[in-house]
Amino acid sequence: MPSTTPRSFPPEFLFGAATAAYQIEGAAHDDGRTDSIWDAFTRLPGAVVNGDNGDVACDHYHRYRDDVALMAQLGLQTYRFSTSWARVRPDGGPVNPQGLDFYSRLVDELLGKGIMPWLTLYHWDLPQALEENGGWTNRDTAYRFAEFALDVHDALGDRVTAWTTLNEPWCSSFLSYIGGEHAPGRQDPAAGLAAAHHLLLGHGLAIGELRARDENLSLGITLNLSVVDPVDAGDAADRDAARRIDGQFNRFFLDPILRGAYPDDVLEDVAGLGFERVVKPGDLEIISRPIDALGVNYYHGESVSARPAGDEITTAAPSERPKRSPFPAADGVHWHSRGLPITAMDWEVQPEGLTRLLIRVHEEYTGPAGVALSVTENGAAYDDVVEPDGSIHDAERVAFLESHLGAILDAIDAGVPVHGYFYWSLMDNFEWAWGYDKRFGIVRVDYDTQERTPKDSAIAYTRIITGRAL
Ligand code: IFM
Repeated sequence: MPSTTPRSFPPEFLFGAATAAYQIEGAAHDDGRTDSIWDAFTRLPGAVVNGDNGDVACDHYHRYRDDVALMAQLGLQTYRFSTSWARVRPDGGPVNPQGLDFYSRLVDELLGKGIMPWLTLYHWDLPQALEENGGWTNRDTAYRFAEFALDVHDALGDRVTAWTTLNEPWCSSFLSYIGGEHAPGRQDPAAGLAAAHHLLLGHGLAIGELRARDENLSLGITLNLSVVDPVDAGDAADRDAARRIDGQFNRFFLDPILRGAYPDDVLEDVAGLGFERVVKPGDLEIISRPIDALGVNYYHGESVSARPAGDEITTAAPSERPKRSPFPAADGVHWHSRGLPITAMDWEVQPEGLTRLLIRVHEEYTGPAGVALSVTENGAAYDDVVEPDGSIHDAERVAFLESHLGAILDAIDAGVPVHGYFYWSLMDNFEWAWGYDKRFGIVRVDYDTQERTPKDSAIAYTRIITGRAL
């Protein structure tokens, strides 16, 4: 019989929720903001479901006070948001005080309600003007990013202590410059590798600048990591498929940041694409500057094989490219279903993968480096039904939330110091290539009226936060 004894979270464990600028702010051209790559990408025919875009999104730019009040009502201790580079430095040019002022008012509102701001500098919305200059394939963009980080610090450094440089650089490089499924929609393996390196270089440069400014900040990065299993662990080809996918999702990012080198086997996988010419002497020393915090975003694991499967899992994005990963070394890798329940994204629900991932990251990377580990995103899209009385009984999302928080407690029991959890997302929002079709929020957004309605999952989360137990 399952235990009925509540499982408590450690006293210092932080409960939060996450969003990102382009996905919720709207006000795409208010107060001096100019196009980001997502504004330009969403204008391309067929790039995004229904031709949706972030022009209005959740109109958070105008409704942030009410949204923060809602966060307080839900009991959130911390809120993870990102800053729009195109708002702070329109066209990548001079600083726009009005853009910075929005984040300053948001931070004041959060602090006024006792909610800790957790700031991410870059969540995929590069100014389009910089893309036209090569975007992340241009090494100079890394230096521009460090300048942008200092601008934001100038405005918020007196009140924000938790600073994350990048969100999920796998997406803003491989998915965006190789897969073409995200902005800027390029499809060039060499460009994707260069973008990944320059994102990491920008991370390291920003860490150095911010650290020099204030040694009391908590500085880190958020990576989308996965747990990768061969379908047949006895089959060498399946094991190699798992190695390659683990290499590109996990080790390509973890190793340079926390060990100061790209993994040799991944470098061999991408030999011939000119990557060695992109990495300049001294870059890895910059990229591996000490960080204080690592954010792990976890949604599902990967079950891979060298053999095709009848129940093959292909891409989760509405693209015609039937691939789960655009990475060059993923060619010939097949994703098999484990027969687990799936979300509206066709992602398998695999909470035990989160436990294994946290244990591995702690043992191999963050533990030895003394880096604090948090789950900075985890969540699920479902096709919510609004009842006649307006309520949303999203039982699957409640189960998802509880099982993944349970997986974190399992990791804590196994000796992993996990510092916090941010549900993705606070509210339904613009889900990139899927537009508004996929709803991840614990709060429903009616896009016609902008009305916010907490779903049953929000009520469940509040109960967990209040009791600090599952
Ligand atoms: O919506 C995204 C978020 O922007 C980054 N991580 C994954 C989420 C769900 O796809």
